[in-house]
Amino acid sequence: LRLVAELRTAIERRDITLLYQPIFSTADRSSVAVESLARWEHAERGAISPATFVALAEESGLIGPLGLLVLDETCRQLAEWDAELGAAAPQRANVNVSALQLDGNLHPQVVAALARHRLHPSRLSIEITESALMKDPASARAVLTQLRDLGVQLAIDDFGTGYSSLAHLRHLPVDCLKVDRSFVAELGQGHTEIASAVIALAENLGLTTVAEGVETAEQAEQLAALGAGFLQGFSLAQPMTGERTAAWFAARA
Ligand code: G
Ligand code: G
Ligand code: MN
Ligand code: NA
Repeated sequence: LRLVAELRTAIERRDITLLYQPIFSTADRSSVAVESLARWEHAERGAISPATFVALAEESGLIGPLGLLVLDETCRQLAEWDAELGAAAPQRANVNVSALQLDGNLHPQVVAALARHRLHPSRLSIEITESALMKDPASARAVLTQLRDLGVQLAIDDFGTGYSSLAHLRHLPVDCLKVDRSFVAELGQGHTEIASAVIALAENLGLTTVAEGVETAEQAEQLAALGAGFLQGFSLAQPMTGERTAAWFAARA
């Protein structure tokens, strides 16, 4: 209960901070996008994982304020990078959205955040986990359709772990499948079947792919050979503060 109160205060004070991890084109290893990742450095407990505090926020009614904070701060940061870096700024940021945020409030919140920071909708991609989509596919589809019509991109996170029906997938207005890192990890043990199948499925549906959790150069090569469009992982770039991300993009321009 105390941790919930502390989380509420942390959200109010903007003590939840964001790190940004670059996403790379497999073809030329350029990066034009980042994923924003929430962090909470607790005064006594140290770093609390987003897996923990997002779940806590979901249980305690704080997911609304937390989601708003992440959305607004990511947009604010994109606008700041634009001012600082011009054409070298990241073109897009991917924002993670919880299952509980997939309701009628999400579209107006995204519209408002983009307007507040004078950003075009194409600057945002919303990541939703496969399991979140499958909780209530019909209502998820309604929300996704609103966002897609706005011009925001949509990615299914942790794809392959959430038992989604392929029939539903065909009717969801998404742009990208993120190949779960568990399938990237097993490439090293000779298991290319799942990663290969997910990439082929995406290609057949006209979707792009981001392979997550790329930790070795060998995995990057295997994923390139399998046709993954984009790569993300510690071996390519770590999640960084907004300031370091600016320096990182400036140095590569
Ligand atoms: O950054 P890390 O690997 O510790 O993230 C753990 C999990 O928390 C991942 O599944 C990631 O998608 C999720 N996560 C990180 N930031 C956010 C966020 O801002 N909102 C939501 N809903 N999930 C997030
Ligand atoms: O579920 P989601 O894809 O949103 O999770 C993103 C999380 O993955 C981030 O918290 C990030 O810290 C973590 N991550 C990023 N790159 C790697 C990697 O190469 N290996 C592992 N194990 N985790 C990674
Ligand atoms: Mn994600
Ligand atoms: Na993932």
